[in-house]
Amino acid sequence: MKIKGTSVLVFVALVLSTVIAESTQTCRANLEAACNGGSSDGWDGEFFPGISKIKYEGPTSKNPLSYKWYNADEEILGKKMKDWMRFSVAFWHTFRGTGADPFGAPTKSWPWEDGTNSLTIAKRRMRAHFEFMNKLGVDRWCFHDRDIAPDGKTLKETNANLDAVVALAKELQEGTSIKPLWGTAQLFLHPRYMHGAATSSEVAVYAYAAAQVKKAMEVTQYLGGENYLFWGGREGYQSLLNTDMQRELDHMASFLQAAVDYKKKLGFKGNLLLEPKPQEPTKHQYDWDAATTFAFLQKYGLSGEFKLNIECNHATLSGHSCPHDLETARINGLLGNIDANTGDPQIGWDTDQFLTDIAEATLVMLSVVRNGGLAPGGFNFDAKLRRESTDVEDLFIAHISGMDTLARGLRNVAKLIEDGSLTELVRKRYQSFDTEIGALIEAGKVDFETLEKKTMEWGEPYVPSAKQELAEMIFQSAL
Ligand code: XLS
Ligand code: NI
Ligand code: NI
Repeated sequence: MKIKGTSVLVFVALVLSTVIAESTQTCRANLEAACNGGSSDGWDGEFFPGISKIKYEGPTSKNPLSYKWYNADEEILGKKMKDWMRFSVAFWHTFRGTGADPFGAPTKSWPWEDGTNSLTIAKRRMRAHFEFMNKLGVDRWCFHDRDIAPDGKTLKETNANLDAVVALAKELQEGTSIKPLWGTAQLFLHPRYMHGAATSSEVAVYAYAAAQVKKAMEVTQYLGGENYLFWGGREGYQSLLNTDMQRELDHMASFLQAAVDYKKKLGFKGNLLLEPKPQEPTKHQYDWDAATTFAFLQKYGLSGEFKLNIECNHATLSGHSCPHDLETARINGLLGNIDANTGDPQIGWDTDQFLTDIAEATLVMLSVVRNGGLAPGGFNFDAKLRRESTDVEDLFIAHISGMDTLARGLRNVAKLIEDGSLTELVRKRYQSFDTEIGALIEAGKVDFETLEKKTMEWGEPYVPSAKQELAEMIFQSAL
């Protein structure tokens, strides 16, 4: 459905809503949850009328509005696909993404919007979001406080706006299995955060950010959120000449410690997550990558309290691959969640595209399977439509495609595991450490003197092939 001209549509919507309000409730039985909010926001009936519940139709289906690889209840490697994936819709991209870029005005004109950031539209948008999730068959969502509700003139007013939308979300969640995968506070859009939030040079900004996080943690818990996330929006610097890096990092640690304390006071059971990113918007973000973030957590005695949310596009921005950062997080017991997206090989910023590369998805799923899954984390689609994609159905197609790609990755991992030859190749590669002196080294029991003696005895070592091409060949055959 192509939408042209918001004003015409808003007018049509208003007329329609009056007519419908006077007649019968048009919500369909299977979408009751999406209708619970009533019509106080001036929109009755469905938001995505031509689209019904997305079903699994298998790989031969040509229907773009069907799953070809993601079959929620199918068991793979001992778990249902939906339990491996735990997919989540990112409210900000899907419902607040406008298509604007630094050179161009918004391109989307979704029929439920009226161009304002009012509380009424915030509620209507939330109802559209729930219909979207119900139709997609995804039961988790992620949000920033300011995506879902508008700023007021004071923090008190802003909190009241948030409460109003959260109350509606809670109502819409009732009777469904929908809940937030995580919530977070948006600490980067408002000009007060121009120097950062927890790392701002201004103590009043630090305090404001804390108040905002406190409230965001409360509403996340109220909605049954499974995790709470910190992405250091502007926690970084533009120039070292005017920056006291040590003080800023100390402040960030104090802030996060206070969040840990508040989590305990609340009795919030979910994980606290940190999301590394190397730059953008600042020149250098403190949570550069998984390894840097791990070092920060260790230095400040916070490592038992946080897990990481690895975003694929951030990993590549930091000069790694996504699987590299996933493995770095995993082997340190920190893999908590994945912001599923991808960048563009030719573009050097966070393009937040839906992942469609099957080989990449297979490597991602390999880490997830080795991790035993992600719960209580999951896959959050921190991804947006291209500026040029402007049909409402594109929102569905994008998510279906992202979900199918990762589902396909999981199926490929099952093939690789069943085949066993890649695992065997790696096992063989390190087998000299399995017995005798190698095993003692791994147990930390061998000194340099012993190794010198051994070397005299062994002479020049035999160094076998790494078999990279064979590994690639095995990997390819599973795709
Ligand atoms: C931005 C981040 C952001 C976080 C949530 O690059 O990915 O979207 O995931 O604040
Ligand atoms: Ni993200
Ligand atoms: Ni990002």
